[in-house]
Amino acid sequence: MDQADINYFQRLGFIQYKGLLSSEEIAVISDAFDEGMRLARKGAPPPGPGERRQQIIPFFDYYPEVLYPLLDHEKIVDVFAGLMGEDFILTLSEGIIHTGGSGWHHDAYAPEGFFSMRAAIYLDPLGPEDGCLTVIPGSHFKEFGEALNQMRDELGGLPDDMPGRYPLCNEPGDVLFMNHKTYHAALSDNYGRRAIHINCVPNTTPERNREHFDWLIGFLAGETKGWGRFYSDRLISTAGPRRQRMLERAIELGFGNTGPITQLQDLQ
Ligand SMILES: O=C(O)CCC(=O)C(=O)O
Repeated sequence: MDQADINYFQRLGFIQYKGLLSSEEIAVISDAFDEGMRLARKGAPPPGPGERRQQIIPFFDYYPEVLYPLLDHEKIVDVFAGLMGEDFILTLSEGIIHTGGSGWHHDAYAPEGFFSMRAAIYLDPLGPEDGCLTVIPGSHFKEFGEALNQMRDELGGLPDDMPGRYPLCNEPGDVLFMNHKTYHAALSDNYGRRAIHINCVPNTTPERNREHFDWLIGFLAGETKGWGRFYSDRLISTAGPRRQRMLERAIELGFGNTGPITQLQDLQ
């Protein structure tokens, strides 16, 4: 990633890399995704159209051999590091089988000058009719985001045909990096979209910025409360130096390796 890409992300709130993963890599990841999600269902059938989506967090422990290496993949980690610095913090991985679309929303909302983000890997070809992710570029900026929040509250939701929406057509292998503040939606009831999310946040300290640090602590606490322990013993013990760096700050701050653990996480 070069400075032009960093500028693009900072100005628009997202950047999509076409073909970042090869078709061979995606074929293996796709099989691992299906198997991991099947294991996580513990014998239950996948949700049907219109039923609640299957969302597993943290997900990568359900197929570590294939999914952990995504956290070590140079092309993915280089982008995270380019946007947040080498000392960024991994929070949670997600596996999702969508059963329909998603309305317009943003995710975690850090204070001005700070942010959190995701990499999203959609495993299927998706155009606008199939519910490819659609973003509102620039909506991560405070005044624009606040205006959209106001509109959402007044109307009880933003209309599907929001002016300025930008559909991100997906081919397997594309990877989308998105600021959590950026408004996004999937505007189709298409069933069965498969997605992997990797969520991260930059590091900071009280000396650097007290407001950002307090938000970071609240964010890590909230994610732990909501989803449990971020990192299994296996995720930690198999980490090379670069992955270790992605884990160590959350652990140092009292998160990451604390909290209730999901049943499969620590199977070796
Ligand atoms: O439907 C999608 O692909 C987006 C899902 C999403 O944004 C979320 O889970 O926060």
